[in-house]
Amino acid sequence: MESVTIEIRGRMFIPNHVLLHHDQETALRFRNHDTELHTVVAKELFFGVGLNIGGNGAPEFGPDGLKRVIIPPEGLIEIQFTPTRTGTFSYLCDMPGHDMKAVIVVE
Ligand SMILES: [Cu+2]
Repeated sequence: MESVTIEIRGRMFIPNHVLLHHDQETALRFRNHDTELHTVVAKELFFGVGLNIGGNGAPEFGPDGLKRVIIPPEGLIEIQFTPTRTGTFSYLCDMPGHDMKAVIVVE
């Protein structure tokens, strides 16, 4: 399994650009080093994809699948999935006032 960790620090996703691989089982981790909540909203990347979510985050699901995952301060989430589509998928944190955006590329 390929594993990729994105650090959240100072209201930034670091690195803000990561590469995943099509049809490769993946563990995508987000570690929040801040003292405030952040979220990961990546509807396009996860649309129609089976997910296994671990860690101490709070996933929220809607009719189209995963809406977002809330990551507590100092928290960690791990999302296991297999990317089924290639492309460039932007994601963000939707907490009010947080201008946090980044990109996951699947090739
Ligand atoms: Cu945030």
